[in-house]
Amino acid sequence: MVSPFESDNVHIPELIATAARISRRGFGILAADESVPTAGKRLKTVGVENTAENRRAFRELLFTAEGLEDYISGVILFDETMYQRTAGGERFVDCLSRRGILVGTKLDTGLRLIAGTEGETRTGGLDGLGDRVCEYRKDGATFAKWRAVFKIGHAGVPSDRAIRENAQSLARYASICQEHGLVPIVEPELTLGPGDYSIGRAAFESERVLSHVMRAINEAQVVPEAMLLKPSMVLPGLDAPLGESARESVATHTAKVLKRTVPPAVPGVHFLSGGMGAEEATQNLQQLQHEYPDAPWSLSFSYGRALQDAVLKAWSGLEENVPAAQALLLELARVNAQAQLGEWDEVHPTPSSGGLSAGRILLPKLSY
Ligand code: 5MM
Repeated sequence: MVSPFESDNVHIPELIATAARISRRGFGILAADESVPTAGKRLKTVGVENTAENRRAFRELLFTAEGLEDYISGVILFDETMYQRTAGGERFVDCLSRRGILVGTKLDTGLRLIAGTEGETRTGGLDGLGDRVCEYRKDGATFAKWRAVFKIGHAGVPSDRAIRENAQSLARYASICQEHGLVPIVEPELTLGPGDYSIGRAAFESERVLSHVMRAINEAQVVPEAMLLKPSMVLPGLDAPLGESARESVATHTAKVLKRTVPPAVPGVHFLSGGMGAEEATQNLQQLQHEYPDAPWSLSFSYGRALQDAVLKAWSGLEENVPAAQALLLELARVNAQAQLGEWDEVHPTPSSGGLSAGRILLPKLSY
C-alpha cells in the first residue's frame, strides 16, 4: 500500500536512486553551504575579508581538489555558490557534476526567534519554496538541505512548542522537495553548547526531537526511501565532566537513539560535525560502525567544519597555499570515508595520497 502522494509522484524512483547514490558505502557529504555571515565568521579566523571573491576562491579550492570524487558523493552549496564559477569560467555545479559529485543546495533562509521562548528558534524559508525547488533542480541540484536548531537548556528546553514547530516545517520542506524533484536532507541539529548536561540527558532530548520529526515526516507522507537524515551525534554539554565523553559512550548513545527513532527505510544518516574537532568527528564515526555494524542505514558524514576548518587555515587566503590546502582536504575526506566503512586505521594509517607525510595525519584535537 502506498500513499496517494507516493503513487502520484513521478519523481520518486529518481529520488530513491539519488538518495541511495549519495549514501553509498565509503562516501559522505561535504557541507559547504555557509550563508554569507557564517562564511564571514570562518574567513575572519584566518584574517581574510568576507567578499564574494574570497568566498568564491575558497570554494574553488574545495571543489576542484582532484580526487575529491573518490570520497565525496555530494556537496551542499549556498545560493550564491550555485551560481559562481571557477577562475577558468566553469560553473561550480558543472565542475562537481561532471566528476560524479551530486550538487545539493540549502533551502532554509536561517533562524528566527520563537517569541515567548528562552531564545529558541524556528527556521524560515517555506514561502515560495516549491518555485525555488523547481529553479534549483533546473540549475543542476539533485538534493537539498534544511536545518532546524534545538538547544538543550534546563528541564523543558527544547520546549514542546519549538520541537513541534520545527518538526512540522522540516516535514513540510521535505514534502515540497519530493513533490518537485529534490531529495530532502532533513537536519534537526541539537547544538553542542555550554552546560553540564550529561550524555544521558542529550540522548533523551535527541530521542524526543527525532521521534517528533519522524512522526511529522510520516504524517506529511514523505517517502522515507527518498530522503536523508542529518542529525547531531549524541554529545554531553561542553561543561560536563570529561569522563562521560568517551567515544564508546557517544557511539552507544547515538546508535540507541537512532534505533529507537529512524525507520530502516531511510537510506542514509549523515551526521553533522557540530563543533566536534576533526579527529573527534572521524573517531566517533568510526566507532559508530563498530557499535552498530548491521545498521540498516549508511552511517556517514555531512561535515562542514570538520572537513573545512583545517583546510581554511592551511589556505589563509594565499594562492601559493592552495595545493597544500587541497591535499589536506583530500586527506580529511579520505579518513572520513574510511571511517564510514569502519576501516580507518588510526594507529597505522595508509600513506597519504595527497602529498602529506606518510605518517598519521595531525587532525585538530578533540574539542571536549
Ligand atoms: C556549513 O554550515 C551550514 C550553514 O550554516 P548557516 O546557515 O549558519 O550559515 C550548516 O547548516 C551546516 O551544513 C551544518 O550545521 C553542518 O555543519 P557542521 O560544521 O556542524 O558539520
